[in-house]
Amino acid sequence: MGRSSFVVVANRLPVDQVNTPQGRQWRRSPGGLVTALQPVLAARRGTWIGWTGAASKPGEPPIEPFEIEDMILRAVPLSPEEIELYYEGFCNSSLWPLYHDAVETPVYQRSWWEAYRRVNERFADAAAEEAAEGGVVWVQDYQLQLVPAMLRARRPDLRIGFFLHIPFPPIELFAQLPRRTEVLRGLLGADLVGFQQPLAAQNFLRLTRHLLGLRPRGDSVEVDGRQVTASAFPISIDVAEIENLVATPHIRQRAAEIRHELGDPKTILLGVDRLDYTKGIEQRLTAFQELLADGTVSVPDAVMVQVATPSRERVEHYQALRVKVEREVGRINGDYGRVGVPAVHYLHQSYSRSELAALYCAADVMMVTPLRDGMNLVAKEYVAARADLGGALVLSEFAGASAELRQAFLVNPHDLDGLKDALVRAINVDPIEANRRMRAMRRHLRTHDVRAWARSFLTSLGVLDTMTT
Ligand code: GDG
Repeated sequence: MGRSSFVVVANRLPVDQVNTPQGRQWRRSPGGLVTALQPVLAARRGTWIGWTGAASKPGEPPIEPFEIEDMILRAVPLSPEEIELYYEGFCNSSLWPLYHDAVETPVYQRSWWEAYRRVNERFADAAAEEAAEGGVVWVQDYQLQLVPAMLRARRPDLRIGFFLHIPFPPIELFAQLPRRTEVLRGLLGADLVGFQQPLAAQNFLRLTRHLLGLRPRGDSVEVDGRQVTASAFPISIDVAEIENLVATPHIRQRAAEIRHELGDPKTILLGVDRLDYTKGIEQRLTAFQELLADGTVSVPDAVMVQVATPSRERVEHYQALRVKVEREVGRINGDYGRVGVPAVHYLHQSYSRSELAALYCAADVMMVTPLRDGMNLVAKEYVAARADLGGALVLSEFAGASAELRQAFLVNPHDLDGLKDALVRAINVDPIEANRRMRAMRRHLRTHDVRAWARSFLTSLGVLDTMTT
């Protein structure tokens, strides 16, 4: 029997590999999830099981479990073929688009499913080995939906939670998924299935009736004599970390420098996203282009900055998106830029947390326009960064965050005129009105940070009283 009374299972370990002259070392990666779970893991010598992000090589010795910030990390190896079939294939070419309203057409290939099942088995085996008798295992996200049932079959003594970070689709869409009942049964292995939104939990419960003939009642459903509960736990961010960061003179100075480097425009419009087709980057570029074309805004008074962090670069949909976005940026700059003053500053790069914080502080209008998004942490980070109560958030109704950040300028990103109108209102908002909106959103975030999220999930799982957070 394993050693840990609390085990987290996620596709990725919360570390990045850094190569130093002393050899390979691990550094904790930034991220809300690890911030929330580190204290829970550290208090109980908990284990985090996940993939390192690098392909394993044939004949390579396995990576021994190692410790970082009082968490034990256990690596699950993935071969180059598994990365292609499981991660790039089933996870990011089938499930990701399907769960995001099929905004790109999902692709299904039978060989991908086999790899998905095999990799999920490997994660379940690792969790079964690591978890102590009667322990708690918390499985994360769409890559590992089969793990709860696989783990329950191996270890019926465990308390198992699952949290889905992305949306969960309605019946009509989920019904497309080949192997849909296996996926549903996989999730039903958990005692508690958590979602970002109440609607997602309802979709899930309805599906258990529709596909499996079960009888959900309220927020739970009985399966094999066990109760499985499904409800919403909207995730959040480490508000204190961002507030501390923006309180440093260095960040404030860097924000002023950024404005200067951009030519001291009146209005800086900012987007920060992984370069992903769910994020609505194209829609916001089109809206900005039309505002320039009809003379509502002009360069150099207004400039747009788009950070598009490289993501899933070997997946076809992502390669096509990059081409489209870069063509559009080039077109806008060609038509409206001036020597030394492009209309759109496009940055296909990854930045440090502090540079992102400085960008948030510099941005007059933050554009978060996904076509569908489980939550969207960037919107919350922007609000947390604006301790000065300045700035305006334009936020898509299709981001989970819109259920909480009601004082944002809410938009339907498919409605181009509506989007343009929201941008104009945000650009011209009266500062007192902007402050009022920002203050209300900040008040909400203060009491709904990522630690509160973890506490709320673990309380519902019925295990928090036995844990320290
Ligand atoms: C999934 C769901 C849900 C971005 N660029 C850089 C960078 N980032 C950071 C942001 C933010 C995070 O990445 C992105 O989080 P999002 O929530 O916006 O989006 P996904 O990656 O799609 O996340 C989403 C989330 O899971 C959590 O449940 O909200 O709906 O899709 O924290 O700041 N960080 C750094 N450099 C960058 O260039 N350091």
